[in-house]
Amino acid sequence: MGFADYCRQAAASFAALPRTETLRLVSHHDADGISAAAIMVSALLRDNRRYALTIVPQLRRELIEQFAKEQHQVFVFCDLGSGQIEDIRELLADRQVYILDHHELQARPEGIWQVNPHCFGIDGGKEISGAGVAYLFARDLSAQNKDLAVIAIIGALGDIQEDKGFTGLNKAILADAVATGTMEVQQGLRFFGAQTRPLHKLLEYSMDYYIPGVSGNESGAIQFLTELGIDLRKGSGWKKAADLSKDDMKDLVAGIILRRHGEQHPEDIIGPVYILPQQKPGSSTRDAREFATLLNACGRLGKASLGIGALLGDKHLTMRALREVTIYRKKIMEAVRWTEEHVPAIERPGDANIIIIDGRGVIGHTVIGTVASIISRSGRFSEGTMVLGIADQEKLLKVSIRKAPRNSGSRPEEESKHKEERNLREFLAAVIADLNAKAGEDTQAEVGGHANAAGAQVPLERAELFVECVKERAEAIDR
Ligand SMILES: [Mn+2]
Repeated sequence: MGFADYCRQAAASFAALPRTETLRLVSHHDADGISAAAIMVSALLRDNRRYALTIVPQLRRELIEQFAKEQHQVFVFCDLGSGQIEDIRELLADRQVYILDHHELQARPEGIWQVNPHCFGIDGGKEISGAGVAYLFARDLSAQNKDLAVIAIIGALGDIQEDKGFTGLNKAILADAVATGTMEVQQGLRFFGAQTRPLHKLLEYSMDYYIPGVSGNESGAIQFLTELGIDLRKGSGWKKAADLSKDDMKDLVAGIILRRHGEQHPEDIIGPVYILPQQKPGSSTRDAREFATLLNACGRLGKASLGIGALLGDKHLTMRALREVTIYRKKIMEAVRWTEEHVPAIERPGDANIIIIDGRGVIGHTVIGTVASIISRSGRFSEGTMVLGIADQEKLLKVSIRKAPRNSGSRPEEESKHKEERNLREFLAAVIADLNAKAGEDTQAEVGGHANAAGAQVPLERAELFVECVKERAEAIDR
């Protein structure tokens, strides 16, 4: 049986559940998990079903123990569950469980519907997101749900599954979104905020595509545009990328490529941009990538319901979500600035295969992952350099790890150094194994995530030992 057939069977089993049942939905708090939840909420409302939803940062055993005390008979886990399936099987043994996930597998126990592409040899890291799995499930419940494909694409963008286009199941889901008229794909500048930010601000904040002398430098950005002969103003306001004439856009692209001359793939700044045509031009919810960032912010701030409201088209909740994200962005910018000033390894490109951002007491656990992402994409490291961020979260050490991508501005001579594919989740799992060995006990540390973005939680009192293990592991890789 293939993935599609299995998903159809799971949906058929779900559809047969009595409507008197209140379904227990549990989803992840990132953009993908929030998108998955919105898809399921929409599908359940359309099907006249009752549900209770909880959005969680991670599915820890204690939480499953809490769920086990509830009266609910049917549980649906979105964008998580596969990594905790042993606990789920044990603690929710007498309940009906559906897992709609794309994370790596722990086990494949009987009696649980585990809709996960990895069960069928499909790469859940690249080819489909948690929202994508929820979408396929919802579409199997009713063809009417085909118009939710756009939400699955927002989720996939949130999980950074897009790389100049989509592959595999994501590609098919995008086709559904385009076919239903809820999404348009255009060629454009792939800078974050192209819809909403004034042009000079867009370039100043270009963290994804580092432009020397322009990124992080407002007057540098203004001077750069002036030198290109591009007028910054439009009437009484600022010009945005969308306002540029074809010729100005050409000049701008050529100018940026010239500035990024060491870059291996200078054309990377141009590529597909995913637009929600029904959203107002200039709004944060018109560009799907920006929408995903809005959702991530909501989730990390513990306001996932605002994100779900925005996805379901609630104007009031969208406004509130936007207000939250403004505060969140400020926090991130402050944390990035702090990191640039205080983490010395950043000044030595290509020198270390791991950069450690020790944000304990300074950077909030809600933003450390985003900060690690931004730093990893700042263009100052050779491909594959790992960026590990740590922050304290009550009695836990929150760990986030990312790696510098190919298009990060790595210089040609550094290109081959860290070429081998490094699975970050496996790396952290190995570190935790080392930690447990050194500590002489199971420290209860937990790992989750993917090859390209992973995280862990470690008891705070083990922080120093953990950092030591990270350094030893990282050094061992290069030998
Ligand atoms: Mn996901």
